[in-house]
Amino acid sequence: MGFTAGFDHQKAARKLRLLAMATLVMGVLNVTPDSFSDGGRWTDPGRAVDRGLAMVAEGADVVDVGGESTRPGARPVDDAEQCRRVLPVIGALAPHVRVSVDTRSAMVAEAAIEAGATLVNDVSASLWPVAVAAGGSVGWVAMHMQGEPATMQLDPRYGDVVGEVRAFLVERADAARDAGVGEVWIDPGIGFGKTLEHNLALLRSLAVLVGTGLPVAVGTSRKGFLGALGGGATPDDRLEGSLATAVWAATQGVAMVRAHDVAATVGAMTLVGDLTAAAS
Ligand code: PMM
Repeated sequence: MGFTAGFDHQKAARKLRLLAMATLVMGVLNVTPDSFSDGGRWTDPGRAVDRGLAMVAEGADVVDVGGESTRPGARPVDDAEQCRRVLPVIGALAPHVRVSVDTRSAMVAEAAIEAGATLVNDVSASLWPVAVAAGGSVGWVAMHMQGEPATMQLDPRYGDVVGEVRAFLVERADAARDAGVGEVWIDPGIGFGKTLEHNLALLRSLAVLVGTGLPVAVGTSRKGFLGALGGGATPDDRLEGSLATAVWAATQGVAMVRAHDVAATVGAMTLVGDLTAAAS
């Protein structure tokens, strides 16, 4: 009898299938005083690290640490302040989980990588040279945004929102890949210079983005459009809508969802993975 006696091959194969299908969960950790949903909760570095570790225990695959709110109307935060907020938290979490840094600043992204981040979550979709400079060990998320956070929700307009967002993301992803970035994600940027109708059109057409062959990330968690759909007046009241849209995204082939409520989202993603595996 070999050393694999008692090893359940069927169970292992099922687990592998599930792993291959499960949608990753990126937990949101905003070390900011003013983010729309968790602003002010994690400004103390010790509490932020505890929250990050709790997300790891809840099953987060990535913890996304940000030091600048990009909510509608938000003002830019300078590099030194962003670094003061995020670097100690990234340094403490990086030995335990994959950490991404949510920033539009090349300098902050570089410092975050130095501190242990291995993914740059870039709502400006312009920081791929930072990932190139890091020499292949760092991935990059390109998110679509029309305009700037301070003014993006004033009057967003598109001729064909799905086609324009897709073309923009593919162009940026191609540029990054040509420059040598091995891991490139695309994200339609729900709520970033988009009306309710734009957000819904993009969510309905996630398969168009998935069809590019690039891994797609999406963030709907607690966002204002869920409130507009009757899903809760305050961000904390939007769990059902957040989960429903995350599950929808997973069934459309999205590879990673960005979420504040990690335990509930991981539970929902596991269920979707199970259902998908059972159906195949
Ligand atoms: N949304 C916010 C911030 N960063 N990054 C990505 N890739 N996708 C998103 O949808 C996204 C993001 C919104 O702000 P929050 O951190 O307060 O949720």
